Amino acid sequence: MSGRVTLDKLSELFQGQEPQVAAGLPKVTLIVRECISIHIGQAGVQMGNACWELYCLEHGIHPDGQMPSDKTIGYGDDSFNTFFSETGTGKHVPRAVFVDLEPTVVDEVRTGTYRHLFHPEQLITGKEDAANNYARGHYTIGKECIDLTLDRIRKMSDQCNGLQGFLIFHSFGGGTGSGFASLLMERLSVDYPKKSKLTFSIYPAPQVSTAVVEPYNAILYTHPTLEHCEVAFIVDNQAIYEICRRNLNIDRPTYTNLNRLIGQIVSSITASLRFDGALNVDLTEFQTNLVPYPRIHFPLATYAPVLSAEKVGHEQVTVAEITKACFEPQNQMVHLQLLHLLVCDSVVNTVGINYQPPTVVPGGDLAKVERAVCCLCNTTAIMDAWMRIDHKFDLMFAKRAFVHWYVGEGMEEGEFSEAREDLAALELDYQEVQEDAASDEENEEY
Ligand SMILES: Nc1nc2c(ncn2[C@@H]2O[C@H](COP(=O)(O)OP(=O)(O)OP(=O)(O)O)[C@@H](O)[C@H]2O)c(=O)[nH]1
Ligand SMILES: [Mg+2]
Repeated sequence: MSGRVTLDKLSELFQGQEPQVAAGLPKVTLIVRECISIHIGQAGVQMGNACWELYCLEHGIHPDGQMPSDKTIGYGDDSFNTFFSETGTGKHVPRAVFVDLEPTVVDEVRTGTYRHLFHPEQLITGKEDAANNYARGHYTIGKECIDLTLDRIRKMSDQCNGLQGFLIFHSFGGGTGSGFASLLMERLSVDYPKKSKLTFSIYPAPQVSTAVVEPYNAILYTHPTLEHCEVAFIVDNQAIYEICRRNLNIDRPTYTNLNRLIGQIVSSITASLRFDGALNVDLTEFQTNLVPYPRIHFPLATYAPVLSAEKVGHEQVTVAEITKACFEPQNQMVHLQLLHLLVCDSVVNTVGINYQPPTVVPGGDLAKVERAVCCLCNTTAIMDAWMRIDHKFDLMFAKRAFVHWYVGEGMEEGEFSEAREDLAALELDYQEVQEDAASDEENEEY
């Protein structure tokens, strides 16, 4: 019973589509701008576990979906309905789909603490994974799961009043995370042409990488999805790993450590979609403010403070301190070397302000703090991440190493070259933007 009401929607309602409103009953509209989260492959699903655990804690939703604070209808902030649907029995169910081509990772959700939170139909698995092979995820194995996945998403979107779009979680490097994710995004663009798609994409890191072919998968994924994705938040496992080590004193961070930190960042990015606030942003506003040109859609997220429970009493967490920390490279979610490029960038001038203080997972690594800042900035420095992965691709592709695995699953070598050329073009796009920005700055001086 809330969300933001758009004028268009309001007039639609008064045209008699919503009987109570038309009849003049004192009912607040039912317009909710829903978001559907789609968690794909191991990384996508495990990030999903961390995010939904945190969302539940933030909104006071128990692992069985019950929400004691939601008993007084018509009062308080109901914005969480963008992310949760409510059943007749008062259970709050995540508007989310978990999908993996093999069952073991999702089985942990099926048997874990939050098993009752989800409807079994939201958890989709096949029998055999994509074995780190984009071609298996996109063509052979992925094909068997795609229609079922789209059916389940359709069911969920049918329950929405005003679906805003999709948040897609996946890794660049996995066969499912790359191949199946790009297949699904292409199909979503056909079925929901007007809905935005934002992704949280794990960028492979040597410290935690599982396969040598990840640069292939990353680039094969990025080429077809460049036009099917409005905003992509790259989460570099190396950057997250280093923050966990440095700020949280974890010697060898595990996926659980990484995902909890990622969850915190995703939570702060999505907070304005889930809570009422002074300066709220919705999905289209992210796009409008962060994406100057369609292909330049990889903003960099920086988050502060990341403090371990032991350290917290001793450090400053004033607004000034955490804002300053957002401009320090070590707090960025992507490890970038071309830091000098940052000078040429304009920092997003629209901010979201939310009064909800951060929640932390009990027993987790992070200290509870009163406030946190997440800075989203579309910087040409992100080009460094593309250059690194392009280079790794080139080293392998020059010798056609591992290409036969892809050809064996029905792909043509030409798809590799085509994808790589598109990435070269992306590098040039970024260079152009950077040169423009630099010359604008020069002109301003005179
Ligand atoms: N941050 C984070 N990264 C992960 C996690 N699980 C896997 N990764 C990273 O994701 C990449 C591997 O992809 P996965 O997501 O495991 O693969 P998948 O999508 O299940 O695809 P296949 O198993 O090949 O079918 C590597 O770069 C891993 O380091 C996780 O829980 N958190
Ligand atoms: Mg897997």
